[in-house]
Amino acid sequence: MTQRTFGDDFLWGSATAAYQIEGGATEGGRGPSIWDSFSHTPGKTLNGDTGDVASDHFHRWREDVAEMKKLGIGAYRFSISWPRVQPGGTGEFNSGGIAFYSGLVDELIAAGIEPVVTLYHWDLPQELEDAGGWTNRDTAYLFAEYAKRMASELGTRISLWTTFNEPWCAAYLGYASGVHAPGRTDPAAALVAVHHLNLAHGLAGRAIRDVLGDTARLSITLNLHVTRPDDPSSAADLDAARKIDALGNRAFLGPLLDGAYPADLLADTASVTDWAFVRGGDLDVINTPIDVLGVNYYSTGRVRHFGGVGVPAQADGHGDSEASPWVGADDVEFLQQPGPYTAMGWNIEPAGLLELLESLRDTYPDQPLMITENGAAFGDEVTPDGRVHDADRVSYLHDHIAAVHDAIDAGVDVRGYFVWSLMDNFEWGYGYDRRFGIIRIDYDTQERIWKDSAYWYRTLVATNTLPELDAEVEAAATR
Ligand code: IFM
Repeated sequence: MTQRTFGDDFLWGSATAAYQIEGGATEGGRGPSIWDSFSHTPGKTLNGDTGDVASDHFHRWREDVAEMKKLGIGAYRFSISWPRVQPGGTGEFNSGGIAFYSGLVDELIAAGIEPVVTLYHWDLPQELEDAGGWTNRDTAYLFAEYAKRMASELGTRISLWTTFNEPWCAAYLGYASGVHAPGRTDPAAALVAVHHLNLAHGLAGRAIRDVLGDTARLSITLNLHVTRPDDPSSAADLDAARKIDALGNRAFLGPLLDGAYPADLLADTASVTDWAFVRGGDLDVINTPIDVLGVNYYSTGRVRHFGGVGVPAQADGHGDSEASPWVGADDVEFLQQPGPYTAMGWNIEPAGLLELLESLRDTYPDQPLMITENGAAFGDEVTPDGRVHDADRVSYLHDHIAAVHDAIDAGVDVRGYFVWSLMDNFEWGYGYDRRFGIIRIDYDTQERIWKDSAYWYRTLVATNTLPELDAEVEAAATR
């Protein structure tokens, strides 16, 4: 079997997000976010779980950096909680909150780990939501002010500035299907949010470059959808897949990388909105060049044209809602993909990652890419030997990283890979029930326990070569 070795400058990392791991929700001057309000609303999360304590990273961050150092990773992708550094999202900044992230960044650098920052991973200050949230254009300008301040505080210590994580989720799950904070179910609002998130990205990117100059490296992370027609010979099914591609992918890639919203997206959603909220000059701002496009990948989708009566089956992968996240696509039905599946019910298909990367190469050949999230939730258990033998996760990671290597062989410019996630954490609407970490969190004691996948990842990082699955892992993975 050929060995899969990566280039010397390929970056191996792991990723987390503030609300999912920090806890300390009312400590150190942090203000409330929309996820505090949402998770504290009865019925919104599984078992009523909240991020109040989470993985207690707010208190254990030094210990967590030490774990990363033992893993040997070259980079750590984390997000800054906007309400921790600016409690109301406007006006006064909180020096304690800024000091927390500054300390984390110093600790990472001292451990030889590059800090990769995400400025927004869904925890909008609640005060801003009260003023309209992402449907209010002002939020985009306030976000740029916050970005500017973080650029001057953290400066050149940050190796990559990511404005947003998965604006698709923030807009469509937050404002259309309502399974994420702020829990609104208003299709038109979701499209306004799409645009204001895009605008905020461009404004923030320019603000960061104003402070740090052109050497500041910019990115945004998208959860791009690989969606195939059920019957590739059916024009109606092909059109269904096109619609999902427009809403899920090109609503972001278009303005970000081409400087325009796709004409078919505007036509598909014409009954929902006239897009009059897009103002002159916005697209130029959004089209500010980025150094790296972050790609999050987990699974694939399959759709067909829905001509029936009632509501078609919809997929958002993040919870059930009467309202669809797929605005203006009432004639599109999602079909169950063949397994195997992860504990999220997402199908496991590494070939989809290769397909996605190759299609990005074909459309944007000069755009460097980074896998900023990839990983899987499984029903992990601690066995009597005190270990977590997560063969299914090792297998998942192996096969997806192999796909990344295949993509590089096929000429795709992939610069790095970040496993989701460093540790078990608050999985949004699913609370603590779904575990994505390569390090297990015992939520009673907050003990960190390395799963087999962490040991396996450490070997990968140390050798820069994909370790093959051993027989035991292989057998378990096929069960
Ligand atoms: O946990 C999330 C993360 O916050 C964003 N990307 C997908 C992950 C798994 O659902």
